[in-house]
Amino acid sequence: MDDFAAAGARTAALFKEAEGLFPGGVNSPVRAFRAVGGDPIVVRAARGARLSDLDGREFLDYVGSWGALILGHADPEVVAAIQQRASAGTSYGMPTPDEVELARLVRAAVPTMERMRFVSSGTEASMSAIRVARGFTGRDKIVKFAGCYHGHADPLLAQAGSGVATFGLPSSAGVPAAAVADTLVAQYNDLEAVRALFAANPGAIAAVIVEPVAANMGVVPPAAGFLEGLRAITSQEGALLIFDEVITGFRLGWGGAQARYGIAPDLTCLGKIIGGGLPVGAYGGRRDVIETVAPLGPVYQAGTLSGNPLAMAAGAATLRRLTDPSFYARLDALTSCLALGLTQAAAEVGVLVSVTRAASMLTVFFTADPPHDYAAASAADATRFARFFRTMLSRGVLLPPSQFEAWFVSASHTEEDIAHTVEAARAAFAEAAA
Ligand code: KE4
Repeated sequence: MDDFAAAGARTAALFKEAEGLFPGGVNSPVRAFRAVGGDPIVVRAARGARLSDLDGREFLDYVGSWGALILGHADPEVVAAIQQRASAGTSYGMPTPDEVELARLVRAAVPTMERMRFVSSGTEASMSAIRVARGFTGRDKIVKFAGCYHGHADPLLAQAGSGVATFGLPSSAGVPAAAVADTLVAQYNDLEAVRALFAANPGAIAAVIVEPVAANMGVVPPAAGFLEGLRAITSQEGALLIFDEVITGFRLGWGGAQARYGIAPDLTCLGKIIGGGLPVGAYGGRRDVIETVAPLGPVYQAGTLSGNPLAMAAGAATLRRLTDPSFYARLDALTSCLALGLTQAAAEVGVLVSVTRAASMLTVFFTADPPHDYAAASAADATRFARFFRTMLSRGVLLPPSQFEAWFVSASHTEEDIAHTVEAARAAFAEAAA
């Protein structure tokens, strides 16, 4: 037997060792496959739209490092940029031309980010944006939306999405009540609820933070007028509007959600794609707001690896490929084809699903109607999704292991990959329906 194919035992042994090192054997909860059952895969390598595990099995990948790899795995230009940069050193803790290059590209795409700062994760970006909003306004309260996820900083772990939703946690143990006492939660797409929170807390709300297209309760687009309403309310009330575009930034198009919907937030958070697969985040926005950050102003935020040259090089190599207008047109067409194929496949076998999509990300909800908020999304049949997930995996298609995540199509996916995925889904829907 081929040594690589015989690696099944090696995978099991390695994951067993991992369980003796990390909680659940993983370094981020959703990777443990707890919501879908079965053992997680252990990845040995990946290229393009495919990754291979220690078992020698190959999977068509719709996780894409949770949205970061819009070009696909091991893109030759991105790998070359990292290798070339690494040969000159990996981190200096000093300014570099690389961070300026990436910031130029980011600001060209997102002009509302008049000033910005790079950090090492989306969590850091959102945590810092909240602190800056509080420092700038002198107010303490923030508004977030149930089912939206902005990373795991204490103030933002109230009714969060992603892994918190996957495991049905109201928030998280270890977060003191005091840490979320100033976090107000509304239902996504409910402007009346936001107005009521401002009426009940006059002059006390520093900011509203929102995923402009929610993707951590599954993909839930904003209702018509929702984002415009948030912009109007926050402007009226002297609060800041923060767009968490860690997922939507450079995913929905070159300018992200704010360009697609024509809304100018006061602050924006980015991550994932701008690092090309290396650890990165960014927050930025109005010059007068960001210039309250040390060393210019009194709001403190810092990071040893902020602006890491390898991440900057990988991000710049990635963004330079996204400037071609045809890039997003092709990705959108592929994803539209996938969404239609999945909808038709489910209908053919009589399974009730709602496929929600925004550009090159989508979610298959096991529910009759497309959810408009977290309450509706969480009513989807997660058990049926788990069965569907396992059948797709057995047919070589890796989906995000949770009903509350987004599938991501990359530039490496082909029309044949989409056709294969739809074929596999036809069988998987039938089995999920059984
Ligand atoms: P990170 O700290 O994980 O880099 O980013 C946090 C974050 C912030 N904002 C949004 C809108 C996000 O989606 C995320 C992280 N996304 C999840 C997946 N939906 C990360 C996956 C994981 O936790 O393993």
